[in-house]
Amino acid sequence: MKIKVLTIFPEMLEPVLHSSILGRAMEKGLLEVELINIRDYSKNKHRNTDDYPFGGGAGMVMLAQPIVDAMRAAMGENFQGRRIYLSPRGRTLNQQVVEELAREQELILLCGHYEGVDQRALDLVIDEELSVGDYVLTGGELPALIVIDAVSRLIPGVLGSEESPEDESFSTGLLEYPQYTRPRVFEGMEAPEVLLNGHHAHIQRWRREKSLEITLKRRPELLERAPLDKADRLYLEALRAREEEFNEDDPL
Ligand code: 4FV
Repeated sequence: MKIKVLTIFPEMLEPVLHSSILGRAMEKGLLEVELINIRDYSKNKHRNTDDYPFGGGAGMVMLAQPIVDAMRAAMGENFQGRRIYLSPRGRTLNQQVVEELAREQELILLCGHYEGVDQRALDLVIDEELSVGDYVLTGGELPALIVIDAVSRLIPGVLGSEESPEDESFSTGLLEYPQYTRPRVFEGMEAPEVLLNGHHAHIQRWRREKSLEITLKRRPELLERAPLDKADRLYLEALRAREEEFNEDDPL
């Protein structure tokens, strides 16, 4: 997967891209990330990339020209991929969108700053706006790193053989089950016996039931879309019946 990032603060991304799993993926050639400094495409002597907004208002707006020229340079001759502007106005990122992006040959991510970007740059060189959530940040660099991290996890070979993106939260459509590791007893709290007895089918069932339980409790709306089999549905019915019984017994 090749990803290019247009930013005025490449130094914000460098350390993360050369650390841990992403750093190893880059070393192994599984992931290629190129940082492009928008300032290098500014046509004025102060390398300016922003100006005051027409119509007044607080803050500054990023100029169209440096962004458009940087994007065209990043695209090269026959760009095959998706050009994304990170912005609160965009479609909200979730695992399904991440899986969609991971299927692209190449991604070019534009990181905004200040009050945003001149709309003409977006109209000319952006395919889609994406948001990492309904809150406002100081820039698009952290959202870009989130996209890079989430997409890179899905590239075969990036996660070690002992890890797999398949049964993570949201990949199954459910929240992930609780995890335990050594010691067996920690501050008097014992890890669940079923995980220690090594019976694979029982462990799988326990994990699935825990995922259903946590999802029902914290994000019930996910259950409407998650692929559930008959055993899942029976277990959810039992959970709901138990909840109703508890509520009936609860005088408050
Ligand atoms: C954002 C988000 C975000 C808005 C103004 C950068 C900032 C500044 N990007 N998801 N939420 N961007 O807050 O993607 O330009």
